[in-house]
Amino acid sequence: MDMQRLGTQTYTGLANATGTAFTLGVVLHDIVYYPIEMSQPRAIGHPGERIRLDLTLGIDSDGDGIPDAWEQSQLYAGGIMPDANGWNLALIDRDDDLDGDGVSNWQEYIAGTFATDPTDNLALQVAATTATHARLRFFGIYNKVYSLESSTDLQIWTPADVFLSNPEPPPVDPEAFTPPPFVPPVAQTSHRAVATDFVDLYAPADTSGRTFYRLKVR
Ligand SMILES: [Ca+2]
Ligand SMILES: [Ca+2]
Ligand SMILES: [Ca+2]
Repeated sequence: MDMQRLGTQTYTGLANATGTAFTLGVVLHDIVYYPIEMSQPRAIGHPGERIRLDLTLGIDSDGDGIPDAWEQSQLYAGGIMPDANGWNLALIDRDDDLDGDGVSNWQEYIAGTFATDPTDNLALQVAATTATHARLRFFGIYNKVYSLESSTDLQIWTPADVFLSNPEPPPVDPEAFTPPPFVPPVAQTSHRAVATDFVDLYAPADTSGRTFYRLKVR
């Protein structure tokens, strides 16, 4: 992107000249997002120069990493409408917790939950336990990627495999004529939500004591 050498066969003609303004599209989970806004001037730097670009998915007036469009949508969802001066985006700062549910506005933005609904946030529930696993439940947001960590002492956390169905073979029924062969689910290090709906995942449990879990989202 740093130079446009006319008349050469060894340099792509798609390269932009120094000082040229440009826009970026970003492919995220197979979805292309436009426009991508940058806090720095949008111009190609000098040849060989490296610059850091902090990107957001739209205008970010206060530069806190959260696009104005999301902040506005959250205020709207919470019934906070613009006045004569427009939207009061100062109401929804990154590190504040507008709905008081203990989850910051920034964390709600990342998790895809409503920052003006205290009943909506990322929460993990142990729905059931089996001999060697726990069935965990949470409300997943479409295309968000979830991963799990477990701990036995709340001090040391390690990544935990997750399964979309129970990895334990069902009990054998001696009355059954020919039980179907059990095909164990594949262990996954993360799960991408295929819908905005409840997600049930199985994770290994420490059979000798308590197991704690925490859910990460990106
Ligand atoms: Ca912002
Ligand atoms: Ca909150
Ligand atoms: Ca919330």
